[in-house]
Amino acid sequence: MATYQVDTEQHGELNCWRITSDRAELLIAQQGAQVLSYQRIGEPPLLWLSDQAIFRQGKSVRAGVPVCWPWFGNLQRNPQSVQNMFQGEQAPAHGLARGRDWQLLGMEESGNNLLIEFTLPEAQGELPGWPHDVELKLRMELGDQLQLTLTSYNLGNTNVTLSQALHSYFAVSDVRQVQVEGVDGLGYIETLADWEQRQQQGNLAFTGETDRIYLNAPQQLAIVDPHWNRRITLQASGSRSAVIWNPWTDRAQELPDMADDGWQRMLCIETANVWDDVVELKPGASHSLSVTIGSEAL
Ligand code: TA6
Repeated sequence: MATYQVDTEQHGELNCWRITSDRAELLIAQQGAQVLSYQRIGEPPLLWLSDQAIFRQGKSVRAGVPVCWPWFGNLQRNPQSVQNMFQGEQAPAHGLARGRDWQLLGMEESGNNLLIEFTLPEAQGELPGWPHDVELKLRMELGDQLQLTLTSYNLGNTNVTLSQALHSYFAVSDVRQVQVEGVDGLGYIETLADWEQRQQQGNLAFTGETDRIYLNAPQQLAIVDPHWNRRITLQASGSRSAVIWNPWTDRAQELPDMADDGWQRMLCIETANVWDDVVELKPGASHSLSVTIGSEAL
């Protein structure tokens, strides 16, 4: 029977919890209900935490799993129905949830697993420029794997349309040596070439800056990492789109919270609802977006 030790820690300006068991270690920030790192004992980390991460209020940490909500990326690139939800002036990239304090609802052991639940109370009508009434919860289940489930429940009396992502930063030995399985044959939007639509041939390998939205993505994707003799597995639900991002050399140099060579050790695969896969919630409706992160030896 696994037992979990929970310690509170301060990282810069952020309140965090470190959870340790004989199987894994998880670090979570209250801001954004953001998983900052996840490591299974005896393995390299599964989720990447930037060496130069900045732990500041209002700023998402370059690490783990930022929650992008109620829109993904640049709001102007979203369908009009998502743009119409926002009535503010400046729309921050990746929405409003990742830089705000969430509330911890509870942690409890269930069998061998630990369940952790957060909510963002401001999503019920108090987000700046976003006057809608949604109960937003992030549930984490830590066991042999880590499962994250983001649930949006429309409590208001008008439709709500949103895009979102669990913007996971995976740790890899060297991004130039890994491949993503599960994308062969998929259509994708190449955001670096004027958002042109293209088709993937074979596994995805990395030879330069990459920022793509894969459409009709399967529920299972994997990162094969021969140097670390490991396959990272992602099992999604409630999602038909996946964003794959690596900034490579020049973009990494522009990011103040990433070492110049930090791009070599990370790879984002973001379990998402974007592009033609946005979520429309009628009054009283809910949607759950989930990813389960695990690994296996090659
Ligand atoms: O998901 C890919 C992406 O939207 C990229 O375009 C890149 O900018 C990245 O997310 C990180 O965004 P951030 O706002 O966290 O720097």
